[in-house]
Amino acid sequence: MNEDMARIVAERVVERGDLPLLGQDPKRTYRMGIMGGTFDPIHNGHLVAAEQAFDDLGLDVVVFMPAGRPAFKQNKRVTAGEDRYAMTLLATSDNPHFLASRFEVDREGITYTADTLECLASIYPSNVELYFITGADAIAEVVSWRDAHKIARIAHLVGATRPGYDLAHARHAIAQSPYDFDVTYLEVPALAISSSYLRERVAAAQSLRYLTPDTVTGYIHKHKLYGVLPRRYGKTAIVDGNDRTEGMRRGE
Ligand code: DND
Repeated sequence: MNEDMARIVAERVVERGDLPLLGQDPKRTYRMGIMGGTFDPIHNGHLVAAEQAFDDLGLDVVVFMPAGRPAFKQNKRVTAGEDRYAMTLLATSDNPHFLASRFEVDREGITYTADTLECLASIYPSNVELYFITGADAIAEVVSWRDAHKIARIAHLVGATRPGYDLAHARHAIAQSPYDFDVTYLEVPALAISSSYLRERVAAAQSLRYLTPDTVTGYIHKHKLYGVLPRRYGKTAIVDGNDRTEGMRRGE
C-alpha cells in the first residue's frame, strides 16, 4: 500500500463527508457503483438492481445517492431530502457493501449527475472507476441529460432491465448519441415496483411488506409521509374467530 496515496485519498474523502475510502493501492483498480435516485421512497427494486450490479460487475461498493433537488422534477412535489436520505440510510444499513451518501442532498441548487460524477472523479485517483447504475429505461434518457458528454467520459453506465422494458429503445438512443457511452445491461429479477406505486399504497393504507425494508415502512409511518393514515393501537378486531389487532389485520 502506498501510504502517501492512502493519506491523500483519506483526506479528500473525509473532507467530502460520507464517501468510501477507495483507491489507496495504486497497483489495483477499484470499482465504485453509484446508484443515483430520487428514492421517494427507496424500494426493493432499487436494492436488487444495485446488488445485481455489485455481483455481476465485481464492484467494491455501491453508494446510494439521493438527489438533492432533482434536475428533472422541478415542477413536482418531492419529499424533503432529509427524509429521503434517512430512508436510504435505513434501507442500506444491513448490507456491508452498500453505503448511503449525503453528497447530493447537501449540495446547493439543482443536482445534475454530470456535476456529481465530475466531483467524484476529482476526489478519487484514476485507479477508481465509476459505474453509474440506473434503470434501463433511464439509459435512453441519459444521452439528453445535462453535460451528457461528461457523463460518457467519466463513468461507465449500468442499465438494470425492468419488467416489460424493450432494450431496443435504450440501445438505439445510445447508438444515435454523438458521445461514446460505455453501457452494460443487467438482467435483474422481475421487480415491477416503483416509488409511485408505494406512495399510492401508503395513501390507501395498504401494506408495504416485501416491497421495501420494514425499517423504511416504519420511518414512513413515524414521519407521516405520503398521506399515511394514523395507526390505531390497542383496538382488537375479530378475524376468522381469532382476536387480532387492527394493525395485523391490515398486514402492517
Ligand atoms: P429517478 O428520479 O429516476 O430515480 O432519478 C435517477 C437518477 O437520474 C438520479 O440520480 C437523477 O439525479 C438522475 N438524473 C435524471 C434526469 C436528469 C439528470 C439526472 C441530469 O443530470 O440532467 P428513482 O428514485 O425513481 O429511481 C432510481 C433508479 O432506480 C433509476 O435509475 C430507476 O430507473 C431505477 N429503478 C429500478 N431499477 C430496477 N427495478 C426497478 C426500479 N425502479 C426504479 N423496479
